[in-house]
Amino acid sequence: MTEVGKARKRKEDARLLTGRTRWTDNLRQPGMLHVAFLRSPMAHARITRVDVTGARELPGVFAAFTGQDVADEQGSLPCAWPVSEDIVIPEHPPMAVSEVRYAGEIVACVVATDRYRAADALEAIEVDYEPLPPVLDLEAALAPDSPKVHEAGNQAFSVKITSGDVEGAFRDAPVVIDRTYVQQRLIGAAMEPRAVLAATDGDSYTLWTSTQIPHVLRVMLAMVTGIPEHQLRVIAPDVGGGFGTKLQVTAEEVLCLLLSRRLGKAVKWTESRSEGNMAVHQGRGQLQHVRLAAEADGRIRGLQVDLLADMGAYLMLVTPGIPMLGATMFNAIYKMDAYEFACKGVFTTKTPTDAYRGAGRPEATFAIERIMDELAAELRLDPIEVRRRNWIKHEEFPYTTIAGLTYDSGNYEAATDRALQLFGYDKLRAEQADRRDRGDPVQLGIGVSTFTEMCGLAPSRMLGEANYGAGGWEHASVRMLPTGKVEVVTGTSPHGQGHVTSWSQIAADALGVPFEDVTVVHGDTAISHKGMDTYGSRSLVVGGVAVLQACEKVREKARRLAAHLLECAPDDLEFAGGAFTVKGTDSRTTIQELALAAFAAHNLPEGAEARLDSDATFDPVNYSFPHGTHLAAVEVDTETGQVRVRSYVAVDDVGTVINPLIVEGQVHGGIAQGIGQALYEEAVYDAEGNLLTATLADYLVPSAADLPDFVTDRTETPATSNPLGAKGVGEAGTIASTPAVVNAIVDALRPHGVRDVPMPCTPERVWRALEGGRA
Ligand code: MCN
Repeated sequence: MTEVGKARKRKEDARLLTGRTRWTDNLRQPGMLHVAFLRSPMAHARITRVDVTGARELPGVFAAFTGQDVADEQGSLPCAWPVSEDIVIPEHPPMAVSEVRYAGEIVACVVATDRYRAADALEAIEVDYEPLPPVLDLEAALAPDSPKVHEAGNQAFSVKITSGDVEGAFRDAPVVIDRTYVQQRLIGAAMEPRAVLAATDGDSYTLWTSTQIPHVLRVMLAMVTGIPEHQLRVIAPDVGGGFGTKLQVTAEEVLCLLLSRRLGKAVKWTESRSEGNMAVHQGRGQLQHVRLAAEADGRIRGLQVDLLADMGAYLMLVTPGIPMLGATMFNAIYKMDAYEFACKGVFTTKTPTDAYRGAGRPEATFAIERIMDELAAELRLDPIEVRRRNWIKHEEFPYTTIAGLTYDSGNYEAATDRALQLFGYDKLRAEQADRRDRGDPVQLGIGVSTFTEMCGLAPSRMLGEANYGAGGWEHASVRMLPTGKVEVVTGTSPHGQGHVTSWSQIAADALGVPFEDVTVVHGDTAISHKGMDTYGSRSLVVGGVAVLQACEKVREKARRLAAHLLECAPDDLEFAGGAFTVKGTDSRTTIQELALAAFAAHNLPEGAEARLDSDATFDPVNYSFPHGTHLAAVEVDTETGQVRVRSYVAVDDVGTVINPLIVEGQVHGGIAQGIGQALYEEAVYDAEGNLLTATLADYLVPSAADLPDFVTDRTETPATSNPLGAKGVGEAGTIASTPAVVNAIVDALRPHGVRDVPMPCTPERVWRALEGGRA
């Protein structure tokens, strides 16, 4: 059996699970100091005075600074995705100078000999604020008389994309469904909070940071701070999860570097959970108006989407791009004649938003999958049936959608049939009917979500067309070491996805070496020189392919060396099991022997160098389009509003699978996160703009005890856009699961007059929806 496809346990886990590892907070540097940040308690205010003198005088305090103190050198945090020509990118100083625009924004900092002294000294800083009105509601923010977040107004950008005759599709349509959905704000809850350590030897700088993007970060930090790029090394040590929240250039990273430069010392900062809840960029935050026009038989004519996307107070690295990642996804797996997508980015005085697992695609999938259920209900059709009547058929691939993307491959029929079978759909429908007949206070609901997503962020050309500031390629280099072991250096930056294991499997097959003989190095710009890092479920379909291609080049070099040593033509050799054999003879040499021969260099072919290594940069021709069908059965207590997810089936199609165990883990984690949005999680702000969910006691993240055993399976329709045939999986579960669960809740309550329950569907909200239905 080949390594690819094997359910290998992750090589990295023993270390990670037993704590024999390097989290940023565990790192020490000689003479290291600790930083604490004073954050604004107001959502919106003018800063009239900041006085850090009191803090400077405290024992153990080394220095204290205001935004004004570093105004000349702190630059502006970057936004690398200006999605439209009308975009407004406000100045975003890492430490506020004259105005604060969200509760949690940094206004001053203290550097001390330990983190406790630094934190205590914050209390001695005096700040005078002149309150300004908060801007919290997206629609009100766009009214002409709204208070302004920024001088230029509250609209960050506006985009409209139209395809087909939208007006015609809605004119005289037998069915028009019109709905509004709210995507609440979500807060990432990675196991490891953010942590930064910056050090300098006077000439050059090293920044250890819990990031998803060491390579992108280095470029951006060089631009923001003016530290020459070649004198800046960024290291992402072991990173305990990110889920999009560590795809960022943060104020804290910039400030730690600046402090290190100013003081000539190593400085470290590790956030507390409540600090993180306030200041880490948040996810989602959309108000969605969706209209769907259909024929009487359920076939879709057209779809109209009008979004307000909450940017928060500033545009972070890819903030405006997040809703745009959904721009071509609302039409999902369905055929239609017309499509319109309009989106306005809106500034509010809340924590900035940006990437959060799925980023733009869960929002789109939610809206279309919810409204498909409404269409089914309107026409009294089974929700699966209405989807069947609209989806792209297997034989129609490759298929160019109404939104202009070309889906390379897919088989929605197969995934759905398998999911229905595993779920026991008919039996559950029978139980549902029975509970309804009996007037059981606990009703059963069944929810479906047939999704696809655009991931594998690349290709550079398409990202360029979308105005994204960087490329989408990925790089790998592969070295055979003299003893026959293999070192893979990847430009991806795993923070929980198991690349060390997956890349080892790919390399082991390509080079015919044992899985155990491969090591994978990542996350250090001094070692892994080139990379575009990890997000957008891109690592396998871009970075994994780069590993494969680099290995293939090494193998071809080895072939030339083998031909030279065995005195034959390269084409006379066949490669199997890590050895080259002269066809039709037993004359052979192993790749390990060749590695040593290359090292010794006693007898190399003309022009060959004394090494068996190579590298590759891969830039695919298209995005990756995984898909799947998720089904949820929920029990809803109509007396208390309590929801219990009773069973959950996920059949995903991620093309060729490198490691089924990792894929299953990714799907499990993703589903849990999506259920979190459906049932539990929300960043709640009060009328003044204070975050009420600043701790994990208030911000409810589901635990294993809240979730059923997930039943997962796969169909396998290979991608045609990369030589592995693989599609991304890192976000699939999150994208699919939220609408499946909410559809199930509404399905349970539809006979009670309920058409929607806003997320998160807490017992109170379910109960209120029932009251509304009863009214
Ligand atoms: N894989 C596979 N076969 C496939 C597809 C993927 O074996 N057909 C494996 C890959 O080899 C890799 C893993 O699954 O080991 C995920 O691959 P991929 O889909 O390429 O996603 P990325 O590695 O690019 O990870 C990014 C993705 C995103 S965008 C978020 S957000 C997310 C996620 O991964 N954040 C995570 N999963 C996470 N998992 C953990 N533990 N922590 C996070 O922060």
